[in-house]
Amino acid sequence: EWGGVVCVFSELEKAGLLNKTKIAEGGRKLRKNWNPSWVVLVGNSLVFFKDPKSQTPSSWKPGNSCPESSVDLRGAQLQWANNLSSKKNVFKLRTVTGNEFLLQSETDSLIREWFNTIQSVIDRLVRC
Ligand code: I3P
Repeated sequence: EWGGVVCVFSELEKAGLLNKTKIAEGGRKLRKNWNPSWVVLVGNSLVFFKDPKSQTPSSWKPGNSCPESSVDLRGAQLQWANNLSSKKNVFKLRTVTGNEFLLQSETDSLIREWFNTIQSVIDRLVRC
């Protein structure tokens, strides 16, 4: 069972609901399309899942969920980006491949936690 393998080799750092839009793909700008996304930080990846209505922290299992996409955090850059949106509490995640995402939450403390946790994973990956 892959779920078990994932649990053995990587640490589930954080999971929760954020608003997400992709704004660039390989450096090419995309039109914004904000949607709620179930976001899971596991190992060196940020994984996005669709249909957050059926996903709660206690019921989430890697084995019975379908990831929409995932982001390798090695070499990624994180920055606050309130200038890039009319929404509050927005940060931008840029991957080495030039994909850019905005992530947002109405809850100040929650978005700060996400920012700090993702940044600590990025920092850790620099050293290994
Ligand atoms: C966009 C939509 C986005 C908005 C974006 C608009 O319009 O309203 O929510 O981003 O602003 O262009 P449309 O639905 O017609 O694509 P924010 O909510 O982040 O402000 P932008 O073009 O200034 O990025």
